[in-house]
Amino acid sequence: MAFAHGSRKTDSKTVLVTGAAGFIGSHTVERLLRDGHRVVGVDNFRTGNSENLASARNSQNYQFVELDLLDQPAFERTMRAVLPDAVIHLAALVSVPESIENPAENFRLNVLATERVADCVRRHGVNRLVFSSSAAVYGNDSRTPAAEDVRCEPRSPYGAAKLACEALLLGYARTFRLTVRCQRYFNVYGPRQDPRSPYSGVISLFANACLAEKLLRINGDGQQTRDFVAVEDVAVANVLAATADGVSSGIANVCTGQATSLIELADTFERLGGRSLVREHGEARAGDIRHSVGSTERAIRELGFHADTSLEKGLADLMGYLRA
Ligand code: UD2
Repeated sequence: MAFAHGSRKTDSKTVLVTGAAGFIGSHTVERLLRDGHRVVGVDNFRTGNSENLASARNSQNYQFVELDLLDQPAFERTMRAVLPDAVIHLAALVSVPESIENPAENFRLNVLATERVADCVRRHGVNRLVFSSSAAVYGNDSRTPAAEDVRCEPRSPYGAAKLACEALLLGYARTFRLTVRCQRYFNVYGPRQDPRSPYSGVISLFANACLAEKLLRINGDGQQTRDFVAVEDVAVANVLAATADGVSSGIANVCTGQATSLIELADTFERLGGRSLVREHGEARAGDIRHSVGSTERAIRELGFHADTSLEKGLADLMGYLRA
């Protein structure tokens, strides 16, 4: 597997991205390419969508391999052929409710597959591994904003799997010559988040309800808060974690540090659309976390990452994308 002659920039890196066709994966691939890196994307299209990579395919610095990470020989072959400088591991079962319905599948796709990736990375002497962790590791701790060193008590198989992987990968980092960055994503939103899934995020559901002039369904009183971070900013955090110089192993939140209640979210959609929206309050969702907001300090200190997109701008961009 070779890139077109002349595509190498002195400071550019080769990065292998798992889950490349997914929501966060495809934005991460685009950002890497924009910054002059070479990218090999892999995906099995379980939930990813090949259309998400339409613009990446125009780049001579981009290659794609369709494979399942649990198909060990296939992943092994790809890793041996590419020998990347870094791996960004985003492929996962991404839904908390699905992990509760099917914990064994959650274990297979979130824990087992991650171990396979880490083992392959280690054996091929890849220097850096970036792991997609989640705010779900924190559980229902009432202390906010959540800092990375609080006690984690995940409330779902999904959160438990992410926490287990963090421990495993950081243990590998201490044992082998490997830098591991665990990225605890908060509520990520933006273009390409699929609103048709029963597990869709509230922003993609509200955005589509706005466009279809349907009512906004609010679970409970709407005073619960979330830290909504734009996917473009998450992509920047991933690129920094994979390619920035002088980065050492560790865990950092990928968030804005801003708490937004669902009522405030609905108000923002109203302002953007210039008209009032019908809201319907239902029962609070079982297992819902009341408040979730992250501390930004460590990501700033360790990665130089700061989420620049305001919620207002991020939502306006999303509405523009959906209208187009
Ligand atoms: C997010 C992540 C999840 C995990 C978790 C960790 C998303 C999509 N999910 O779950 O992967 O990392 O955080 O804590 O980012 N709601 C409504 N109306 C709707 C849909 C949702 O009121 O139509 C509420 C919902 O009850 C919750 C809030 O909106 O209070 C956010 O829900 P979500 O599903 O977007 O995300 P969350 O925080 O449960």
